[in-house]
Amino acid sequence: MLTIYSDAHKLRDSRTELYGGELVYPHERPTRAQFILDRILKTGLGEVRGPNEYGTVPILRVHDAGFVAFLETAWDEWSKTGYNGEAIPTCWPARRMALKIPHHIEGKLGYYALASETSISPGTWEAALAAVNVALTGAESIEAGEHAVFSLCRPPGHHAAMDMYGGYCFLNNAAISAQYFIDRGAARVAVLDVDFHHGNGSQDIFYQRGDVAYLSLHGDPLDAFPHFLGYADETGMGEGEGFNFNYPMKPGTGYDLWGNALNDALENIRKFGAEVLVVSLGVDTFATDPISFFKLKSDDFTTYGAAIASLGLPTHFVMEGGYDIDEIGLNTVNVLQGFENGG
Ligand code: 5XA
Ligand code: ZN
Repeated sequence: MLTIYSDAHKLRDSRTELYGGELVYPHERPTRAQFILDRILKTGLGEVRGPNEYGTVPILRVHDAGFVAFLETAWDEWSKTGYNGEAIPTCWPARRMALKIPHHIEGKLGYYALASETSISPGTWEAALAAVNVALTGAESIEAGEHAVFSLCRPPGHHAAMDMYGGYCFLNNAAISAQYFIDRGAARVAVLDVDFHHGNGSQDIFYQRGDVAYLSLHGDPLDAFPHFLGYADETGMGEGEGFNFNYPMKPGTGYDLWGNALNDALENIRKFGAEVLVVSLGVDTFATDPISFFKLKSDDFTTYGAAIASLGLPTHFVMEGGYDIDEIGLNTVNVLQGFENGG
């Protein structure tokens, strides 16, 4: 399987994540992508190719222009304030407050952030832009005839909404890829999100659309981030009614239940009549992931890669989360090999 990868992900190396009331070195760190790449090379999964450049036009198909401009300049604005640390939002437009975009960077951070764990640091914008280029190159390769491609995106994207960042995400690589397929003539695209966390950003972007279905298997938001979206009764709205499928699952969920949910999601993708599949591939469902609570084992990743292949669709795997770094390469490549051997 072809992999798209850029070293530019290393520019995203923030020093801080607000976690459990402490500022810690982030779970979402450069070694994640390094270990996945190492495993791809070690197993001989296939060619590894660098990305092309696409500019901001495809990004603006799913993200708000003001939000994109904010991300581009946030670090410069923050560093000019004279603060010593990284840019962390400290206040939000909470209930019954004004939804205005303030002039001061502190206010802008609160307006555009959906969570406070994700510090903005030097190089964040450049890395996020490079991750989009990786995803778009993957999508273009599928357009050009590849049956399946892995875009090794970092930072991840599925929490990034039209005008919000957080959950380690800035630009929604998978959503931009899905929109790219639509813009190139696909009538129906499915986004299957197998990351442990609900992809609130992807759901939000496509919630009212009938051309992109979103299906997510995730930790119940009653117990897991992002807490405020991802419930089973969120089924889409307007033209999107019936095309949003959430499968929230409880702490301790193993492959027996998770695999049943996947089979249901795959059946819904068949019924939807998707022409192309985008997989938001997070491996933080792994039993020893430090921030998650599912119990999948390394072999389960191979099994579900093969199950996804049974759809017979051109498939674009886009990297999302996964924080047991010692096993991230094995688990990620297991999905891709399972897909190749099962297809
Ligand atoms: O898929 N999303 C993640 O892995 C990040 C979750 C961040 C929780 N604070
Ligand atoms: Zn995740």
